[in-house]
Amino acid sequence: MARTNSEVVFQDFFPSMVERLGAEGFIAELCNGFRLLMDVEKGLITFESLKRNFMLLGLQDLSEDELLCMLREGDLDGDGSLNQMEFCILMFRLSPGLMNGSRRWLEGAVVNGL
Ligand SMILES: [Ca+2]
Repeated sequence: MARTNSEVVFQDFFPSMVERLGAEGFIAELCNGFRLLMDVEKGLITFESLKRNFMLLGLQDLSEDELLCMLREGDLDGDGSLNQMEFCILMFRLSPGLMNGSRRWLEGAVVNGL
C-alpha cells in the first residue's frame, strides 16, 4: 500500500512523534513548525508567508490552491491568516489517527501548553 496523499502521511507521522516526544515535546515541535512558516513581522501565518516558507523548505510541490485551502480550513476567526492556536488545531485535524487515539490528553496539552 503506497498511498502518498498528505492525510496518510500525517496519520502515520504524528502518533509516532507523540510517542517519541511526549505531549509537551510534540506541542513544542508544532510551535517550531509554526515559527518556520509564519510572517516574522506579523507573528502569523499568512498566504504569502506560507508560500514563501514552503518554498524555502523545499515543499514547492503544493499548488497555490492547496495552500489557500489549508489556510482557509485552519482560519477559525476569519482574519485570513493562522495564529499559533489555529495552526496547532489544524495540524490535529489533519491527523485523524491522533485525534481518535489521544483526544483527551491532547485537549489538556493544548490548554496547558499554549
Ligand atoms: Ca485566523
